[in-house]
Amino acid sequence: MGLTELIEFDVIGDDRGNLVSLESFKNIPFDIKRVYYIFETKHEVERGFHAHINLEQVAICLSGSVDFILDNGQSRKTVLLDSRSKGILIKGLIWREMKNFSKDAVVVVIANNYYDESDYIRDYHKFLASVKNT
Ligand code: T46
Repeated sequence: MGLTELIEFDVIGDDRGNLVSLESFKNIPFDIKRVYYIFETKHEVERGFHAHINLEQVAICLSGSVDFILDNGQSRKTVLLDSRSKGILIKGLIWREMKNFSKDAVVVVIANNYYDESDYIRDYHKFLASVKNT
C-alpha cells in the first residue's frame, strides 16, 4: 500500500474567480457519504493519532496549511497540505497525525462512510498489530 496519493483537481477559473467541483467516482474515487471540516485549530495542537479500519477519505486544505503525517506501520511520510486544488487520499490501514496548523487552516475531509467510532484504531500498538495481521 502506497503511503500517499495526491489527487489534483481541475480548477474552473474565469475573471470572477475559481471553482472546484468534487464528484463521487469522478475526482473523488468513492461514493461520498460524509463531509466534515476542521478549523480554528491552534498551531501547537496536534490532531489525528489514529487509523481507520475501513474508511476512505480525501482531505483538502481550503485555507492556510497543515502537515499530514502518514504511517503504514513500516514507513512514515509528512505531506504539507496547502492547496485548494490538491487532495490527499487516505485509504487502507494508515496511521495519521495532523500537525503545524496555520492560524487560518481550514481542512475539509470527504469520506466514504458515516461517522463510526468503532472504525477507529486510536492506539498505536494496536495499529501495528493490525498491520501485521493483514
Ligand atoms: C480523520 C482525521 C483526518 C463526529 O461526531 N463526527 C465526525 O464525522 C467526526 C470526524 C468526528 N466526530 C467527533 C468525534 C470526536 O468526539 O468529533 C470529535 C473530534 O474527532 P477526532 O478527535 O477524531 O478528530 P481528529 O481531527 O483527530 O480526526 C479527524 C477524523 O475523526 C478522522 O477520521 O481521519 O480527522
